[in-house]
Amino acid sequence: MSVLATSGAPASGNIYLTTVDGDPALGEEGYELAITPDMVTLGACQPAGLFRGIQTIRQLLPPQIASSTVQPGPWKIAAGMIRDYPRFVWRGTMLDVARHFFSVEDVKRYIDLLAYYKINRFHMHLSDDQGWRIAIHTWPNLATHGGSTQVGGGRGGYYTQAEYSNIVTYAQRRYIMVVPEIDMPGHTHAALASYAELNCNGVAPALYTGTDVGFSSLDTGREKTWAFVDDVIGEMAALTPGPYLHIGGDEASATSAADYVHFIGRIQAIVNAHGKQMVGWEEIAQGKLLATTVAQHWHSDLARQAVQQGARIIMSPASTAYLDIKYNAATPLGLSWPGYIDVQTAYNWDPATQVVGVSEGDVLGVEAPLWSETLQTLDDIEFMAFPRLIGLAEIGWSPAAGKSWDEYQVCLGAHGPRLTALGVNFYRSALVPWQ
Ligand code: IFG
Repeated sequence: MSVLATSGAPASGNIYLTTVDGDPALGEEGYELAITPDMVTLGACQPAGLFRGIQTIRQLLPPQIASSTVQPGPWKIAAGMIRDYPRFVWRGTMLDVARHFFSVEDVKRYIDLLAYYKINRFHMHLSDDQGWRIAIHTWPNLATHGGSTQVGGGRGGYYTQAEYSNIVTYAQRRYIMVVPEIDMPGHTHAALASYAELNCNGVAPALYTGTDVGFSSLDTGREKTWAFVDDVIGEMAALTPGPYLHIGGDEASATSAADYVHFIGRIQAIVNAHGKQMVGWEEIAQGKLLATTVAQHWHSDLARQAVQQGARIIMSPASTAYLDIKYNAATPLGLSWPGYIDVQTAYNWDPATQVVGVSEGDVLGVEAPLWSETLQTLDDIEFMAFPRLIGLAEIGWSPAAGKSWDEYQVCLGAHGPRLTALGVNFYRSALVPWQ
């Protein structure tokens, strides 16, 4: 029976955690792990570093340690010294809860798995054409009407602000920052269907349950729209302990170019007025960006324009990091518009050389989006995310030097029993020598 002692000198036979005299060079998430026959000492500069180091300890112990039922010991751990810290500060994944809605419990289970792989950003895509998933008290119909269905016409759903804050706190306790996205000015059909006064013609359209994109736009010239935007951003800022609010900005084909540029400039000022930094898909680079704004690369070279304006980049290439893309033609779930992404493709890319004009210093980090047009259950999420998300986490944390698919595939194969013990519904890719 392990006892958590919070004072006194570390005695032999224990796991000793401390931030006393932590090496500042380790940064916020780095740690030093010393394993001897006598004891395990985990040192860090910050509590987040201890938490990241604990995941390493978990992964150095036998796979059965991950089991959900009590297992007989003894637990052996290889002796050694590890000094470790991340390459990028942003190591994230995005879950689209708009196309299909997922319960608080399912989201928390996913967050547990993210923590295990030292992921530290959880981007929630909370609104789209098919659904609005977060209660906004000043505009209640957004959730009650706009959240009442989903792709395929199912019941949909939404998070009350208390439920959403529950998710945010659960993530924070695992040193994971939630980054909420309200996608605008495109991908807004659910909002337009919820309030007639947001529509150019004063008529609220019927709810949409298909999977087309690029057909909706806020009426950017209407002052009522800007009251809506300010109210929504204000309530989301109050729900967000982190510094970032994601405003989407992608696929705004139904917004004129001039209106889009105007929209980006005005919403950036609103986000900043509410004390947050704006994040947006790379299309926002067509607007005038502040250096505090972050652009998320997904499929064009607009990220270069964002860099030229001093913005930093989150790298999410659709051709390698989109977890909703099929592994291969036989994958039952997912889409294939950028081609296929097998486990090797998802691993074999580098964020600092992906886009000409976007180099290491411009890159905040990496993120793997999981869009849910074709996903309905936690099993679906796990099947598409694992094992590819493990490779993304590796790209975000480990140095580029020495990276090798030949070595990684062997490590991943040996990791299989651990995924099984965790109860993860992962895809057993034929490219990996699973143990
Ligand atoms: N592109 C759309 C998503 C989603 C995706 C599916 C972005 C930024 C294709 N926008 O990716 O809404 O439909 O792979």
